[in-house]
Amino acid sequence: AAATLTIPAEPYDYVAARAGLALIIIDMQRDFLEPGGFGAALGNDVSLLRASIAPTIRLLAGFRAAGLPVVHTRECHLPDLSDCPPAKHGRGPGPLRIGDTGPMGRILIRGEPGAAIIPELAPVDGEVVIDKPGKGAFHATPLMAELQARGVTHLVFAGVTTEVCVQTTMREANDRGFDCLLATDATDSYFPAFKAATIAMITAQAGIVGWAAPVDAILTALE
Ligand code: C5J
Repeated sequence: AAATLTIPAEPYDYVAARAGLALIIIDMQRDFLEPGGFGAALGNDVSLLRASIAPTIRLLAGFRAAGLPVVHTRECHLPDLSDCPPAKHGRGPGPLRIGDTGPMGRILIRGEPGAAIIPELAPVDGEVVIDKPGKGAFHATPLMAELQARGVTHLVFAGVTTEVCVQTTMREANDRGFDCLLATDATDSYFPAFKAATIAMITAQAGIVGWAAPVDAILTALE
C-alpha cells in the first residue's frame, strides 16, 4: 500500500500520509437515527438520515481493513445531567427533553439504549469511543489526546448530522491543525439543503474548513 494517499476531492486533491490518517464517525446513534429518540423529539423525520448508513458501513470496513485508527463519538450526558448546560436542556418543544424517559430509555443519556451507536456500525475492540456533551467532539473530551497518541494528522469525517455535530467537530479539528475530509455520502442531515450548504461552505475559499469526497474515492485510495 502506498505511504501517501491522494484522494480526488473538492476543492482539490486531498493528500495524506497513510500513517497519519484516521476515520471519525460522528454520533451514528439510535437517538438520532431511530424513532423515539432525541432527533425525533425535536420534530425531525429521522428516516432522512438512513441513506448515510450503507456508505458509512463501507467506509468503516475500508479503514478496518487498512488497519487505520477509527474513532466513534456519541452525543450524550451523564445521568445527573451535570454536563448538560441548562441552556441546552431548556431547548426544544417538549414533551420529551434530554434526560426524560422515552421508548429507548432516557433521551441522550450515557449508557441508555438510545445513546448506543446503531448496531450496523457498532465499535469493535481497539477503536476509540468518545462520549461528548457538546456538538463538537473536542469540547470537554479526551479526543485531542487520543488523536495525538496515535499520531493522527488527517481526519476523514462521517456521521450525523452534517451541519451540526459533523461540521462543528470539523471546524474544531481544522483549528487544531488537522486536515479534514468529509465523506459526502457517509453523512446526512434532517435538512437536505443544510447538508448541501455545509459541503459548499467547508470547501469554499480553497477548503477553508477542509475537503469533501465520496466514499468510493476514499476507498479506492485506501486499497
Ligand atoms: C444534533 C448531532 N443534531 N449529532 N446532534 O443535535 O448532530
